[in-house]
Amino acid sequence: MSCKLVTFLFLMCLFHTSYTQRNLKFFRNDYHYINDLKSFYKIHTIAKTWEDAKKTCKLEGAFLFYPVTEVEANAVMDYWNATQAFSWIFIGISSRFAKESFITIEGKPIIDVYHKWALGQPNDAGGVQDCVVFHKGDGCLNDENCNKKLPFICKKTLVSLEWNDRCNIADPGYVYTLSKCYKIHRTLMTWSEAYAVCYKEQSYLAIVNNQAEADYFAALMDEVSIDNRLQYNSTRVIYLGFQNINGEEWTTIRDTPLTDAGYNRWGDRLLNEDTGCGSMSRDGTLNGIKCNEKHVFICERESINNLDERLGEILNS
Ligand SMILES: [Ca+2]
Repeated sequence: MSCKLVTFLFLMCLFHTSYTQRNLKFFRNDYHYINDLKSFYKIHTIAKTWEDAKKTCKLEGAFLFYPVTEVEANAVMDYWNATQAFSWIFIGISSRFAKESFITIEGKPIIDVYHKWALGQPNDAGGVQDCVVFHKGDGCLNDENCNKKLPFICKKTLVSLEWNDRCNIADPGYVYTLSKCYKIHRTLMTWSEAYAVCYKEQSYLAIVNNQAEADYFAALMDEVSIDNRLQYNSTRVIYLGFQNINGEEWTTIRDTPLTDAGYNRWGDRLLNEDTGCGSMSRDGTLNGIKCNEKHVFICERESINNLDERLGEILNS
């Protein structure tokens, strides 16, 4: 391919991502767009409690699906039938604030949306059924125990899609700097939870590769501690994407020995036992800390790879 053509396609790609993202109808590569509904859907096959299902969708930048209309109920059932064997899913409707007061996750009364109950439902069997499930056979609803684990669907409407041009992601929280994109998460989490949050954002727990990056992370930590004074101890370190959980060797989450990652400035807490999760202090030193401590953390993504993928999609469309 000639250099000029590559440049042209690159510029075209930038144009597309900047101005016509909604026309491209792209949210994330794990979501399926249904044109008639002007929305994106992802079927989650790993069963979760209602609350965890709701959280998972939120972390993906979406919300726990419930059918608004019969048309949507039928179209989603068609997609579900074509791809999955299971018959029941949790939907984003519950009576968790008061018995019989069924509302959507945004607080709308169920009467304003699709509400085709199965015969004799809701019955609050055993007094513990506050979450609503949807059956793909007849499209009927039933009330169920919220702690039961079921598959679920996340939904994102096209109209709510906001594209972050610089980071090529539908998440305004990512900031482009030092040729990469970063997002600091202010909710305190364990190392494993932090890892999972970044994964759900199609990013990864940040890895420090040079001094400039370490300085930037320290600056981000300063910002967090200002609006989080009460949790000072939890914000004076951030979790990073390196670990030594097996007590063998410190490696990044991409399996590179930390000594080869480009930044390896250790603090003095390195050799404690039971401290296999990677962190950085505000002075830029790295430490191994206990994995179940809760801290703020940074997710990182390479915007250029993403751009290549998008370029591929445009060429193929
Ligand atoms: Ca029931």
